[in-house]
Order: sequence, then structure tokens, then C-alpha cells
Amino acid sequence: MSFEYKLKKNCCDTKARVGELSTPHGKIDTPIFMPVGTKATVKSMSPEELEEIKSQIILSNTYHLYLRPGHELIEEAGGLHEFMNWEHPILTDSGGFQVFSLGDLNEITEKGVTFQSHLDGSKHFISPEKSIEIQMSLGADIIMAFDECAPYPAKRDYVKNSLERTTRWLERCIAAHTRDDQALFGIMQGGMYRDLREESAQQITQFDLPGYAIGGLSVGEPKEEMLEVLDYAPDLLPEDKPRYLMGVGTPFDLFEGVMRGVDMFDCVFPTRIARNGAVFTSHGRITIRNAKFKKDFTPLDHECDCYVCNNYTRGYIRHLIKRNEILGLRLTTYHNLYFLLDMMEKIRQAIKEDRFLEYRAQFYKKYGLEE
Ligand code: PRF
Ligand code: ZN
Repeated sequence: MSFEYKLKKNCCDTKARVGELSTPHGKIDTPIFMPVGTKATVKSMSPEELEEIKSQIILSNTYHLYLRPGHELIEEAGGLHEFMNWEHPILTDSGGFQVFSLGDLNEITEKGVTFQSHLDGSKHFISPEKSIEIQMSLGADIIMAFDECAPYPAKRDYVKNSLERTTRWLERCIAAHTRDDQALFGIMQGGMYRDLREESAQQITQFDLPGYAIGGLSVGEPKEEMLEVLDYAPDLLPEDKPRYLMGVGTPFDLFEGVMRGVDMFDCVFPTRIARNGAVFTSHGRITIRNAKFKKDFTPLDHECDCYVCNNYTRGYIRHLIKRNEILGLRLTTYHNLYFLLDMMEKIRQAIKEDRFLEYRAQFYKKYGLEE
């Protein structure tokens, strides 16, 4: 199977680039944002709606699907695409990060991680081999190596050990991975330490993989620290392979990541805030629960051309959200994802037409962001 990444155009004055990644379930235009469907569903969105807003690829989670309903069940259903009726590309995260952030961690050893389920306290063991086995059962187009993401802050020695273990685990992931219709991406770690990021990149790029991710960012560090790492981290990865910044996805982060050479992003942010009634608009984020929207019979964003903005008002959506009506969160989720995907489309177009910085400046000014 071909997992070709074609670099189509470099930005004239930043490290941004436009490319195309081919997978067995279709092509992905990069830079791309991947909506998160942790439990084999992007919360409240049907696959038809995801197509309507032009989602090209979605992300799902090994950790959650392994615990419930179980990867064997999904394999029996014909794999994740069949199970959830999504025929376009899917990426699964390895469970590495989720075990650390959600599970009650019992023990990390060279063999793997023992943890207790955040659902029922049951004990489990996930190793690099197990993560790959689960991800092969799920059958996503892109799967991730099982890594160890250091917390923030963490001492240099700790981070060094975890990045070196991540490399050894990557080697085991590669050995365990036998499906040639899946692309396995390696993950760079190294925390906020430049020399450790360099060491990690140097180690993981010794394996010729179809793509590489930057892990260990957006784990609680100040924004400036993340940007500092992003100033050099993407450059440590091959130019002719896609670069994926894991778990990052505010409008600001997307622009800043893209201009530093990142091609792929995922984040629960747009969908999570939507369920709390927070929505993106071209003039910044608003909280629709606010009393000032009670009799506002205009769309969520007057510049947005989505189904929600064409048919519903702020006042109505505020009422739905306040009354905990299901339709409320469906509409805010739909709009937020549309907004971000549309923004990424405009970013790709701007890079192609040599006006990325101009578009960024214009977006930031209206949205109320500082460059
Ligand atoms: N590793 C993995 N998944 C992740 C991360 C990571 O470091 C992050 C960090 N922001 C999000 N998701 N495997
Ligand atoms: Zn809209």
C-alpha cells in the first residue's frame, strides 16, 4: 500500500507547506486538522455530517476502544471504518499518552505500562507490542508508536530516560507491526530541552517511517515554551515526511504550528468547548450562554457559511444549551468543527497563493489575537 506524502508548495516567507498524504482510504490535504472521535464517534456528529463539513480524517483512541467495547469486537465488526461507518482515513493514537493522563498508573517498566482503568478500576498491561496488536485490530490508516510522554515540568534526567525508552519502544512497535496497509508514525519526545529533542529526533528518524509526530507538548507548559520548542522541533524531522503535532488545536496554535512546518493536528478543544456552549467566530470566541445573546437573532458567526449559521440564531442555540437540549451541543459542535476546517482550508489556499502571513495577520486582527 502506498503512503505517499507529496510536498506541493512551500510558503514564500515561513516554514509552512502544503502537501498531500495518500492513504488506503483516500488522500488528505495538509496542513490538516483532525477532529477527535475518541470512542469511535466524534461526539454528536454523524459520519454524514463529518463529510458535509469536509473532515478528511478523524482520530480515535486505542486506550478507550481497548477498554470498551474491546478491539476484538471491533475487528469482528470488520474494523473501525466498518464499525463506525466512516469510509475515509482514520488515525489511532497508541494509548501511550492516555494511559499516562487518564489511567491510574501503577507501574512503568521497560516491558510496558500497568494501569488501572479509569472506568472500573480493572488492571491492565499495555506494551508496545500490545498497542500495535490493538491498533492492527482496529485497522486505522495511520497508527502511532507507543511512547512515554513526560509530564510538565519534569527534570532533565527523567525526560532523557523517557525519550530513550520511547526510541526502544518504537523499535519494538516496528517489529510488531505487520500490516502493510497501515502507516506507523514515530513520536519525538524530549520535553522542553532542546538537546533532548535533537537526540530524540536523531534516534527516531534512523528508522525510515512514513511520518513523524511531535509529542510531549501542550502538557501544561506556558504557551511561549511550546512555541520555543516549535521554533526548532519540526526542522529536526525529515522534510519529505508529514509532521504531526499531537493534541494541539486552538486557532492560534494551528497558525503558529503551520508556520513552523507542522502538517497535522488533532485536539478535543473545538468539540469540548462546543459542549459548554463556547463557539468560534471570526471576531473571537463567544460563550453562547451569556445573557447578552438572549434576544440575538443573528447567526453564531455572520461570516460563517455552515449549515448551522445558515439556519439558526444565537438566541435559539443559547436557549437549547441552557436547557440542556441535545440539539444545542450538536449545533455548536458542528459549527466549531466547520469553522476550524474552513480555517485550515483557507490556510492551505493562502500558502499556495503566497499570502499566508497576510491571511494570518488578517485573521488575528479580527479574532483579537496578537502576532
Ligand atoms: N503522545 C501520544 N499522544 C499524545 C501526546 C503524546 O505526547 C500528546 C501530547 N500533547 C497528545 N496526544 N502518543
Ligand atoms: Zn457556522
